[in-house]
Amino acid sequence: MKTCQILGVPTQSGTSERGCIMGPTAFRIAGLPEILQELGWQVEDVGDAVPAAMPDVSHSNPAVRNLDAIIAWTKSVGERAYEMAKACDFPIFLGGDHSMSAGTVSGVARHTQELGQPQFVLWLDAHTDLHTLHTTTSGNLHGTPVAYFTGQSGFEGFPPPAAPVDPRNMCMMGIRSVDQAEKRHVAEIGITVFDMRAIDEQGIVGPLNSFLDRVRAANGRLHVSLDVDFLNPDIAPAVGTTVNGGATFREAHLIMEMLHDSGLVTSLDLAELNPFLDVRAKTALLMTDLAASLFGRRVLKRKTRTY
Ligand code: HAR
Ligand code: MN
Ligand code: MN
Ligand code: MN
Repeated sequence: MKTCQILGVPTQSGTSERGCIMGPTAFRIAGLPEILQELGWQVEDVGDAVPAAMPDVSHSNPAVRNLDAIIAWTKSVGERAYEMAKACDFPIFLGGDHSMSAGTVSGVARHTQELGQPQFVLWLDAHTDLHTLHTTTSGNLHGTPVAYFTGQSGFEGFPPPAAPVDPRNMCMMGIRSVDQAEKRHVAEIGITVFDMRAIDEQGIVGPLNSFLDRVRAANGRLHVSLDVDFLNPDIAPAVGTTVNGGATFREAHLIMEMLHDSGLVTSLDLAELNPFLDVRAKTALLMTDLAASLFGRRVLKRKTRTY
């Protein structure tokens, strides 16, 4: 039986809105571990990560918030993620704000490097999260994990990622809110971006398959990072940074179903769930159902892929 470990990462220091600390609990109450068991996985909930000791740090950019806490979380989550990737077939990380992914992605990528395979990342988000400590103007460090784990400079005080992800092995979908500094950066470093206009024009299937074909051809391992704000706010209100014009219910499920069928996904973040902002748990339940689709839940049995 395929094994999966689940780690809660209750970060909220990366945002200015409180509540993401309750994210892991909401996913557990929504029944995520039991659902994955029913889908045939051997599931072990390994509890919640705790931050390492907080370093005494400051930064030249006065906007930066909670730098000490984010460094402490990145250290401990990076270690936990690396150990989980070694210990099981599929680590799942329940956030927590998206600063969690500085640790989760750098940790799993370290294991992937040891296996001699390339690490790929699919980033499902309204935002590119590509700021550095120097370019952020909000100071909210959930806007920075992609720059960190792809090894960009500008992360003084952080442990350097052991195996930086090649930006050319990254694909972003759902993007619709990008700051000026991020726009320059994303073009420079070669991330493939399917923004919402590209999805409007081309749909999900073509763009996603073109990326999955690349992962397969390179014998890569694929980490998926799903931010709640990838989804349209009417179906997923429980996030501090809603942006109109997001993915629909079916677009999101189709991505998850195609990812399952590809057999390429080896780790997952469920990020930015803020249960304090939810409406009768609908966002927690939708994110849980999306994870179920990624782990093989189907409307009907299918023998072959039909796209
Ligand atoms: N780019 C904006 C900033 O840096 C918003 C970042 C919001 N990030 C998240 N995660 N919610 O994607 O402040
Ligand atoms: Mn492994
Ligand atoms: Mn994000
Ligand atoms: Mn976002």
